[in-house]
Amino acid sequence: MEFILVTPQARPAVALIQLNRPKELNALNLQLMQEIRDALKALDEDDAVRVVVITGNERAFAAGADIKQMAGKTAIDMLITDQFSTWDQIRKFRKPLIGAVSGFALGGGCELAMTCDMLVASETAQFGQPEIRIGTMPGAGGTQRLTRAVGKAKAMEMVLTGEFISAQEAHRVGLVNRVVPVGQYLEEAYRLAASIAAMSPVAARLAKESVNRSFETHLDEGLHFERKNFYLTFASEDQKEGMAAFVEKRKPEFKGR
Ligand code: CO8
Repeated sequence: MEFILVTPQARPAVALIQLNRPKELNALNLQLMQEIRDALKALDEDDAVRVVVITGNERAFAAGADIKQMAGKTAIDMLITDQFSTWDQIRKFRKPLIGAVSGFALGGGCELAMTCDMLVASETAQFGQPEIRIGTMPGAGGTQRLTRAVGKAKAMEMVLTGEFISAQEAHRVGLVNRVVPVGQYLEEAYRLAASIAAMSPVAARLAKESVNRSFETHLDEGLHFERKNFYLTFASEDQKEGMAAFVEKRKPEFKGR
């Protein structure tokens, strides 16, 4: 990997992906996105990994798609490159994915953050969809995920003016889960990851799938989908272990089976 660093056991059962193009503020070129996709695929298949944290550095999570790489492209170049198939594969990651965001999360960087299941932000984090300032618009889900996360009025304002919002405002409008001092954002993400890693990985996977389903379907179908996944947890050893441990007043030990 040239543009990311992957640590499969950064903490027990918790992997870390760190974007590593610091001079370019982690601008997302095509190769970097492919590396994230490949890393996630490998971590998805690794039974020792239960949760993944993705981060940048203190100054930037990612300042967007690589403008220098995109600038001269035609619409047909974009169509043929089909970079969003990479994003589609990233979106299919089945384990909990936590973004640890500090500094800039702009354009594609904000969109990458929004593909995470939860976000921990440092006090210096800034979120924005500034594509309008360079004559284009969000293309990796920004108009859709941001609107679902923060509502129409705020999403319109961010997408049409390109203005950034602070970590505190992102928290207030429901884009991020928690905001912590800059020295603590990664540790806080690990803490959140560890608490999820202690749960049944089978249940976590089915629950994530069910929550995500709520964005893609109507209530009746969503409830039906949830119910099927709920029933499916009863096929797992983890459900037997979890309920037995409750009855026996001990801590459960989940095996992911
Ligand atoms: N692409 C390429 N290079 C970048 C990018 C970027 N998005 N952002 C920063 N850089 C580079 C700068 O060119 C500079 O390089 P150099 O030192 O060689 O000149 C270096 O990073 C440091 O940046 P600055 O000197 O500009 O740092 P400042 O602190 O002065 O400013 C900003 C920081 C405000 C973040 C500023 O760099 C900026 O405005 N960056 C661009 C933000 C932006 O417009 N992002 C949206 C890009 S478009 C997009 O994301 C489309 C998404 C849809 C497709 C997704 C596919 C991945």
